[in-house]
Amino acid sequence: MPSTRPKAQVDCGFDDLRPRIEQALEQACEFGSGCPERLSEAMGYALLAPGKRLRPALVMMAAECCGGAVEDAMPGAVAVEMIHAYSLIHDDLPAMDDDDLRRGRPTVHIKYDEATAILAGDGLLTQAFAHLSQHVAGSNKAVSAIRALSFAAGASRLVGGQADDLAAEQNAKQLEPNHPESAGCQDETLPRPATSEYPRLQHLESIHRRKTGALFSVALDLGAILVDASDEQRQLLSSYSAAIGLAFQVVDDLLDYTAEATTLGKRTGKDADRGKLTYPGLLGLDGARQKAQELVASAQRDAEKFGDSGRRLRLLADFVLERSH
Ligand code: GRG
Repeated sequence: MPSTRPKAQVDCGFDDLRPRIEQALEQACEFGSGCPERLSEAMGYALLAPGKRLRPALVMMAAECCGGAVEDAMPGAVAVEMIHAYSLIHDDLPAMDDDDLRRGRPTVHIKYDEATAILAGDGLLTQAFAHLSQHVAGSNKAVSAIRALSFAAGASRLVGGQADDLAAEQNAKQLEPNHPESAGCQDETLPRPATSEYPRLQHLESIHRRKTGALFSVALDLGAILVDASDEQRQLLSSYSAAIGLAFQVVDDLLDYTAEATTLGKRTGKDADRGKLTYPGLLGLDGARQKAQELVASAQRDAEKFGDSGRRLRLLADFVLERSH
């Protein structure tokens, strides 16, 4: 739950995997002789920026809990982080969330320029699939991995969720033209839900299952695909990921209200400023905290079914609830 505990006390379950992920990401920053230096630099700037590496870690954890070798899952880990990095670059653009800070650094369009940022995103998006095609052993497996990742990143999942999120923000602006310009972390200052006919909570959930959840789900599925997991194992991972992906988003919304920008590495309070549809806005801070706890408890139950090999998944579920950044 956004807590005041120092980061070091929360075991995310994959600190030992992180150096291997970083090394693989660095090695993947070779974009070919035709790639202009400035573009290559911008792609590397985004991909290697200090992120939590949750999605690549999930790929490797899934491989491990399905009885496979984490190294076999590395191409999936790199590919999913490339998609994530592209989505962050584009999300930060002036036409979308218009952010100047990401992962504690200037966003790509601030550090370089807008056109370079768009192209760096395009380059990483495409490179993710090239990477899978080059590094997954066995063409059937490579095609399965590419199919899963392209679906998750596509118009009905990540891109569609982002589009609906932007539309919801537009609607909120139209419905509440006099919405307060800023809000703090007091319950009474949270945005008032606008009057509307559609079930707002379900709509919010649908957005986040696509915008945030799709990459969490496909990360786990890629790990399973790359080590030939059974249908039963994939089913269990799918249930775990549905819960953990949504919990991550609920906590993200909470952090936007409660965390400091310096801790989070990006600007805070933006959701409230924009009158965005958020969990604290709809459920209140306590309701949102309870929702996150219930989702994480559900993910824990799924992870327990993997026995000892699900240990990292259990630790990660706790981390999602406890994280401060
Ligand atoms: C542009 C197609 C397109 C999609 C954008 C990434 C995204 C979708 C939106 C970012 C806005 C946002 C705050 C989403 C909430 C969840 C999320 C993706 C948070 C960032 O992920 P972290 O916290 O980031 O894992 P790091 O930097 O640690 O990798």
